[in-house]
Amino acid sequence: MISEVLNEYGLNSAALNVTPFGTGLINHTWKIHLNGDANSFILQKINCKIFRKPEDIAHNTRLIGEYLHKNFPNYLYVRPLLSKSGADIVHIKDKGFFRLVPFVENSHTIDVVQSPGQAYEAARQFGKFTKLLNGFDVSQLRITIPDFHNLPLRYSQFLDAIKQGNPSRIEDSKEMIQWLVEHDFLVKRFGAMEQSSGFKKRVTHHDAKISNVLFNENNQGLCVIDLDTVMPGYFISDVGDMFRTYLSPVSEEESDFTKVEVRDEYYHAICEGYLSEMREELSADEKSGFFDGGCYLIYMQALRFITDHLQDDAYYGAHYANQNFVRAGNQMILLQKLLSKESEMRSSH
Ligand code: GN1
Ligand code: MG
Repeated sequence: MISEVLNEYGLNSAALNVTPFGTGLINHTWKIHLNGDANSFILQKINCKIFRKPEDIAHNTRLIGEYLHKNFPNYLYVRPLLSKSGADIVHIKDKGFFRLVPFVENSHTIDVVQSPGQAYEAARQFGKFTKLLNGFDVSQLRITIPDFHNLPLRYSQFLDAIKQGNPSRIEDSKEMIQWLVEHDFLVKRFGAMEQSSGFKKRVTHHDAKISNVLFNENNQGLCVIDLDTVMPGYFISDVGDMFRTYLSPVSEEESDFTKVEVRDEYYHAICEGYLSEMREELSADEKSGFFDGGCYLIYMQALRFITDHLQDDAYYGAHYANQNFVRAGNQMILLQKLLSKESEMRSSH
């Protein structure tokens, strides 16, 4: 399969080294090294069950690439390579859609944030990406996943799942379901934000995990990568997802919830890193929305995981029986810990 794809790019696949790469839940990723060639590549198979129109991803990355190249030629934008026929993604019959990007030499990604400095750098890169694209007309972007960060919709999908999902799983999840229902004020608050004129739709990455930032050898952020979910959105999507994934020393996979924590210094590093690029761009309403953004994104992820658990893991899949239940519980604890620091965090910026 891989050699068929490489052939579309005119690459000789006779002597290649292929290694699985990264930890994403949705797409498959490999690092490709051609023997005798100094360059490496990242190959991704796009999950078409989730990205229904892969050509929309190609459309977005091409437009953004052209805009950045024209206006900010020094920005490192990792643009997908063009195939022999000039396409940004290739379709192999019965196999799916693929894209190839150059591997940026002397760069690396990080799977787990290990210092506030890394959190600052990553937040700065997500802020910079949105800032550089401030003059880009967001309405030109195609919606690669409709309603992706639409909290009211995620909540109504959760309400459907607690009625129509797997009955024994619903029964076993009663306490968590109740807690999530009791916190539906977050949905209302999110709705109010959407109605307010103080929040602007910007070019937003929508998957601000640390592994989507390239770092150089001195651990400085270079740029953001993995642009499948770049769409018009609110800045809190990225800031909130950073809180969700950097605040705790353990990830959403951790089943020992006593290890889930909110580390203040990471919270501040995210705010400062993001604001170092976006301070002049954000409205006063947006600036006061950081804490809420963290709550929305963690809550939404808990809803998405428990919804998937109740629907027999149809979206995320599971490597063991209760994996999405554990993930949801982990996110619920993280949200509880963040909410317990509300006044302290709100007054800090
Ligand atoms: C998915 O595939 P990955 O890990 O980059 C998901 C994100 C979730 C994340 C949770 C397209 O991202 O929204 O936050 O899992 N992406 C999609 O780990 O659903
Ligand atoms: Mg991703």
